Amino acid sequence: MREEAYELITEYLEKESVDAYLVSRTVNVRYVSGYTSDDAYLFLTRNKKYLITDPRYTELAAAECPDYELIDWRGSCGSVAAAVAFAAKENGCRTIGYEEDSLTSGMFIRICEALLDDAGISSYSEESRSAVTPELIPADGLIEEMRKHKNPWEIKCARAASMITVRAFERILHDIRPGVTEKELAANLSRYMVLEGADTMPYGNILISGARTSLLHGVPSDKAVAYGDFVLMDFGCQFHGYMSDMTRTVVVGKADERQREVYRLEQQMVKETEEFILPGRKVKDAYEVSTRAIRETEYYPYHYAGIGHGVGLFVHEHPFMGPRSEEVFEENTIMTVEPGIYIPGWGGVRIEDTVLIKADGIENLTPAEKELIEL
Ligand SMILES: [Mn+2]
Repeated sequence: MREEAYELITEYLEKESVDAYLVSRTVNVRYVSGYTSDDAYLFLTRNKKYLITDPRYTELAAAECPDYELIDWRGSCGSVAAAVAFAAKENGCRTIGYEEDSLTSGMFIRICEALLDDAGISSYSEESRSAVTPELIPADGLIEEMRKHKNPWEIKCARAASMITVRAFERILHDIRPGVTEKELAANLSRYMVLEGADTMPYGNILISGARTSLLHGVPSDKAVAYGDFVLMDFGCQFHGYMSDMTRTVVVGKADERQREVYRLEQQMVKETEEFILPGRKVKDAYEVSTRAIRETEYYPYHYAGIGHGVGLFVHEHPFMGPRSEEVFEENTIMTVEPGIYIPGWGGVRIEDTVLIKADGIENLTPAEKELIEL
């Protein structure tokens, strides 16, 4: 995968006559180089690969990326920007592709200044920018395009991450009872995932209860769970960096009529969407299918149009599933399916699976119970 990713970048360099590509997005650095930590950049030319980081990470980077030339910017150049300028100069680069949606404007300006410095110009301005050698060329999305399709190893990791999530769900069910707070449950859930084998990188899990469950991305609070509450858990972990993402909504005690009705409609929305997914079908049509169950009901105004997303090294990645998508489903992509019903002041229900798209439909990577659970 890493070899292929580098090859595809060099193909881009050839095709667009660009001399180097600067990778700044953390997950892309990982995808291309295998480096598993933070605060690193890759500078790639057709025949050289640099990894720029600082002494907190140089030992790890040297072990994980033996085929990269390491630049400890703190020890040598004084800044990341100067390290980029150094690598550019060493390779006589006149054009550098970069990820414009990830590189901060501050870093962009500092890199321009460092390049100007090398060209003997003292400060950055729009006029001086044209004199910059080399020129920075926006080229976002190259690596995202590759990341969309998962190879067998990536699928294995995603499957493992998902199964860890499922096991943690089965454990947390024993802890849910009146009086326990959302924060306590959220902490336990994270702990169970790590104990079940997840990487320990933090991940913002959602665990909310009662009327708060209408908050699509609510943050766990000190609220104690009460009898009759929905408890909505949207959570996931990483395994070798690959993420899982799953949501289940349960009821504490006996569900009332309305809770049953909304839950049943939600179940149907998820089922119909999952049954629709096939390579070649339009993603936006899946959105239409997802709303079928509620179209003629009072709940239609309470659905949310974003009903899924790609998941891999990052939790929300291409393709996104919703009415404005121009994409079609593709084999070997991993996506979430998560239509939901959210009624302000009352509560919400979301069921979310992570699914692998195969030639003949989906494989559900998160096969946890989807019937209404009353605890
Ligand atoms: Mn999700």
